[in-house]
Amino acid sequence: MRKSVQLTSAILLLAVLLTACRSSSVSESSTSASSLEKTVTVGFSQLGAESDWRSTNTESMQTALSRENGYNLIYKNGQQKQANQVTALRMFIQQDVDYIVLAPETETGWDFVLKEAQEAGIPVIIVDRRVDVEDPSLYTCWVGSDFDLEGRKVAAWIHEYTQSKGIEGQDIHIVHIQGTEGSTAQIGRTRGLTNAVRMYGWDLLAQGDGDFTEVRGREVMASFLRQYDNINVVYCENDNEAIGAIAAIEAAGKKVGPDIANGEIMVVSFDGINADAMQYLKEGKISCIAECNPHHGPRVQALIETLERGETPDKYNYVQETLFSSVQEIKSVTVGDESYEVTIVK
Ligand code: GYE
Repeated sequence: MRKSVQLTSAILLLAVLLTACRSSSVSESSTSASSLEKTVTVGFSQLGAESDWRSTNTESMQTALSRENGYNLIYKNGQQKQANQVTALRMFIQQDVDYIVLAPETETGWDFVLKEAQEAGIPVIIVDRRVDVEDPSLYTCWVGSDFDLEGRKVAAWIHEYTQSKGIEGQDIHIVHIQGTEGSTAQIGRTRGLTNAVRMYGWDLLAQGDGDFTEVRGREVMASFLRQYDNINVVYCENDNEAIGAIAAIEAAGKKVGPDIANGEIMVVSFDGINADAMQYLKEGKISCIAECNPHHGPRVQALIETLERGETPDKYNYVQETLFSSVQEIKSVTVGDESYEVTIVK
């Protein structure tokens, strides 16, 4: 009798533990093995194809939400226009898809169409950037990066590196090439820089919209170089812009690198996906890159499968990211009370 009570309790405990494990929403190691009982139709509205980050993200989604994994994926490329994304969402609603996945271009302007999805009873998963809506119940959950933290880590790296070289805040003359205005990645990364400018007394010479593309990065940097001759730091909000900026700097006959005391122009950036940018990092042409992880496919898949099991995933799901640099001296950076290790790339 006693034994069977013990056995029952052990089975119960095991069941509780298993449920607890299963309800944890996005696992980093989530594999493509599907637990679906029927084919799930997903409408995915991607914002565009502006960068290497974006193409990798699209691929990740298409691979995870594949036929083999039990999905019927309807993919729509918004071509960098919110209006196209709204049209795609309306089409998904008409087709009565099981889920809508939205990678929004900018944060605002989603209330109406998300209300329509809600009224149609279609759960919406937001991926990468966020939406700024009055009523957060208009979407089920979100998965993406902590863009504020990314910005603060890069700013901390610039601060700690220049301090280690004895360079004063007022001698740091920065130009800032921003990402698409109003996107969460732009807002967070810009905030990281703006706070640092205020805190350390850096000289912020100019800001311009590079729209996360190489072409715009090059154009904006070329125009900054025509206007200012004392630029020594370029804060680019993604690697594609950084590649464009480096081309402009080199075309102007200047040298990129971290040695700003000796006339080099330091370039810092975000993503760490583009192979050319990683090569530039190794060569010291880009001094530091905050990793931004685009592999959200398996994470979205895990969220859908959690919902399919009738469980509730966490509303906000952040991805862990590192900071890359080939500069040996700075091994970690401090943001608030936290210390973050730098991944030294050789
Ligand atoms: O950093 C940039 C892309 O929203 C995180 O968008 C994304 C950003 C990424 O175009 O390269």
